[in-house]
Amino acid sequence: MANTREHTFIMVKHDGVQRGLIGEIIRRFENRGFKLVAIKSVQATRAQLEVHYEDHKGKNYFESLLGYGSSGPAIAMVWEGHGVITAGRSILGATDPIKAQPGTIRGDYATAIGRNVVHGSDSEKAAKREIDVWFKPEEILTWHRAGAQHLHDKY
Ligand code: IDP
Ligand code: MG
Repeated sequence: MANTREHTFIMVKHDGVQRGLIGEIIRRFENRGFKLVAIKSVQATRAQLEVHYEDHKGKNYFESLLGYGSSGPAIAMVWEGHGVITAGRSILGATDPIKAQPGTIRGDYATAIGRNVVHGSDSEKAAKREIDVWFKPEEILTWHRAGAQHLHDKY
C-alpha cells in the first residue's frame, strides 16, 4: 500500500511572508492534491533554527540563516500525501533561484539563495526532525478527503 501518510515540513520563510506569497505557496500544494495537516505562524528562535538547520552548522551562511530566519514571522506547515517529500522539492525548485526552473516557486519568485522564500524537507529523516522542531504531535491532524479515490490510484 502506498504511504499516503507521508509527511513533509514546508515553511514559508520570513522573506516569503514579506513578499505576500503565503497564499501562492499553499495554493501550489493544494492544487497538486496534497493535504494540509498542520499550519501555524511562528516567530522562529535561533535555538529552533539551529536544530532545523543542523546540517548547515559551520557553513559561512549559517549565521545569516539564523539571523534572518529569526527576524520576523514565518509560516510552518505539514503537508501529507504519497511522495510529498520528493514532489514538494520539485514544487519548490532548486535551492539557488538562479538555477530554479520557471514554474517552480523559487524559479517564479526568488532571486537570491539567501532569500529563496520557502523551505521543504529533503528526506524522510529530515522531515521527521523538522516537524518535531515546529509542531507538537497533537498539532498534526488526521482528516479524510471526500472523493480521495479520484485523486489517488493507491490508497
Ligand atoms: P534547501 O533549502 O533547498 O533544502 P539547503 O542546501 O538545505 O537548501 O540550504 C538551506 C538554506 O540555506 C537554503 O534554502 C538557503 O536559504 C541557504 N543557503 C544554502 N546554501 C547557501 C549559500 O551558499 N549561501 C547563502 N545561503 C545558502
Ligand atoms: Mg535543505
